[in-house]
Amino acid sequence: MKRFLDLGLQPLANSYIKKNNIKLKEKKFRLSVGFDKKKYLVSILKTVSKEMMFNKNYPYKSSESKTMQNSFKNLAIKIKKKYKPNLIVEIGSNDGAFIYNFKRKNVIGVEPCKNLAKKTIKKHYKTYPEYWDTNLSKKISKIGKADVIYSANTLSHIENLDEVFKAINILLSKNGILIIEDPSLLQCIKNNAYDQFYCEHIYLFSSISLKKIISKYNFEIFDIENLETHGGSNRYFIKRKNCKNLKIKNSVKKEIKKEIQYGLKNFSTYKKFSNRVILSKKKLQKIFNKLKIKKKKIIGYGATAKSCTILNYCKIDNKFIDYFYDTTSYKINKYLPGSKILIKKYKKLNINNVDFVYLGAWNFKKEIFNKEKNFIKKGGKFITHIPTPRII
Ligand code: DWN
Repeated sequence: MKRFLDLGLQPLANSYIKKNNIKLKEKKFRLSVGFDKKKYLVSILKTVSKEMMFNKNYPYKSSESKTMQNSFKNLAIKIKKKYKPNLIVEIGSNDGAFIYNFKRKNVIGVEPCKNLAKKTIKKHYKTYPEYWDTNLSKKISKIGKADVIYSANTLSHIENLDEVFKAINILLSKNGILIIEDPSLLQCIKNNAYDQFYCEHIYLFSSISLKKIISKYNFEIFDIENLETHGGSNRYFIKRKNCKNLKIKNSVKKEIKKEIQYGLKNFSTYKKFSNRVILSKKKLQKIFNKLKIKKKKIIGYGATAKSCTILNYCKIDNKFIDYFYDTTSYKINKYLPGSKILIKKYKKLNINNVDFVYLGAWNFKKEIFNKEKNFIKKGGKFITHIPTPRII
């Protein structure tokens, strides 16, 4: 694993601080990112234990965005129509945004964050509040094999990929389909979205890396969909190599070709990306400094885990951003890790109170711009770092 990017000392991205604890020293770890030439795999170099990140205080809820709800709903319709599964298992079912699209008898959730698992259990959706591993998959197998296993924005968060795919191998039926969805490395590099790197995102998959990883377990990708969610994700449809009734689609070849042509097999591509990240930091700092000199009022929108990387790496704190708006009840009245910026309950943006809005949730730009039409019409401006720092 060869390092190409150093994002400095970072706190845990989702560890929002309570007012009473604001003076306490935060745990920090060095966030650096490397490339494994053999597996073509990009990952962070120092990991944090899963228990520290995914526990009963996990704040993120997929249902907070209409975009994600719609994306899950559309996929569920497709799965029901195409694969007619008797049993679907979701690894990382979060607050149920995906599993609620199925009948209770057809779906099982796996969610180690107990506060989230509680929500789906309360609605009588069978949910295992446990980490995904072979023990759990053997336990679920006793109920029945899964015709579809789905996992969105979760497998990239689990360090031991060998255990992940061994467990999937146990539970997936003979002709079963595995669907994995995660941010695309290609889109991340193209968009200079270096905030996709933080403690929870242990890996950023490409199709060339995933192909290698799953081959060991006799799996192969047979279709890839490019999604707009989370700033550009890939949805990989995977089958057992010996399952002959599903043909490998052209989309797989096309994606692999795109990635190779862009240079995702070469270390030099990542080194260039790293140089762009340094420039991006300088540009963003310049924008904030200029606006502060002019005494502009800046707030943030969407206190994302991604923001943690940007704010701490670029040293943008509560001297620059007055507060963040967020819709997630758990985050309200807490402070962003490291930068210690207060998070307030979301209110529609008002041009009389705010001059500039830093887009923490840039991946929901469309949804947010649609919500804040009036603010924009009246001359309200946003600051973004994607793909390059600018005011829009
Ligand atoms: O992989 C992960 C992704 C899926 O979710 C996790 N490791 C952690 C989390 O990352 P994130 O916090 O960067 O995700 P989002 O989905 O970009 O977070 C959006 C945040 O913005 C949420 O806190 C909700 C908030 N929000 C808002 O306040 N108003 C979102 C929208 C769309 C809005 O209109």
